[in-house]
Amino acid sequence: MLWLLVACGGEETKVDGGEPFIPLANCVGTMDFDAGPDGILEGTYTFLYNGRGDPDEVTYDQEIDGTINSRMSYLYDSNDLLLDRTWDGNADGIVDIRTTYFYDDHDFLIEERQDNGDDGTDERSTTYTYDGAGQIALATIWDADIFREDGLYTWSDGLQESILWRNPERGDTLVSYFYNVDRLLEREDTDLGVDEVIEQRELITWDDLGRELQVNKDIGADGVPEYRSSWSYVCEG
Ligand SMILES: [Ca+2]
Ligand SMILES: [Ca+2]
Ligand SMILES: [Ca+2]
Ligand SMILES: [Ca+2]
Repeated sequence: MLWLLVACGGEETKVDGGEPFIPLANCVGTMDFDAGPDGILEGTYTFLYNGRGDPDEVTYDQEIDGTINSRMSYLYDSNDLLLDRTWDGNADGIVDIRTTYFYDDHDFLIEERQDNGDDGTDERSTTYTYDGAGQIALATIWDADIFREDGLYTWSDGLQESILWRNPERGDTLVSYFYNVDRLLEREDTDLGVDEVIEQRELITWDDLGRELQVNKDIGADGVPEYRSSWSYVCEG
């Protein structure tokens, strides 16, 4: 699901003259999505980032005709913690999926609950536990329709190295993360079955300001991408 690729906001990565530089602060990001890729776009996503570099809203225009097909909206508390994310799948003003986020006393995310239909009954939840360094050690997903799944996280030098997803019905999946010299994610490999045969590879490039430029998703990891997302940005100030 494409939303999962782009849900994360900016982080403070550079200090310039004492002021923290936030790559996506007050930016509008446009992401062109091309399946094939054949140069014919399958849609455009528009991201509105707030002053903290986090998304306030993401809209999707499938036909690129200026009419919004779906909308994701984000709500934060006064400490900039994400409280609530809503997805309106056909842009009719009615929420179709609501995801609510819960934190402990130290502002660590401990649970997210997904309510399909926004009817007060959750269909999916993910709980997180942390190691002594404050890094996620375990994610447990419970899904009403499909499965219960555990994700075992490993870290290296403060960067997420891998997640081993253990699913009693579908088997294990290992997702491995690789970073460039700026500690930005440049490759993500998904190995279904953990047999060292990679079923999906994502390659990510970044601009000089630490903003995503392009994501190529390669099904089969054969060097030929099937999906390409290309970014451009317009920022205030
Ligand atoms: Ca295409
Ligand atoms: Ca529901
Ligand atoms: Ca495999
Ligand atoms: Ca391929």
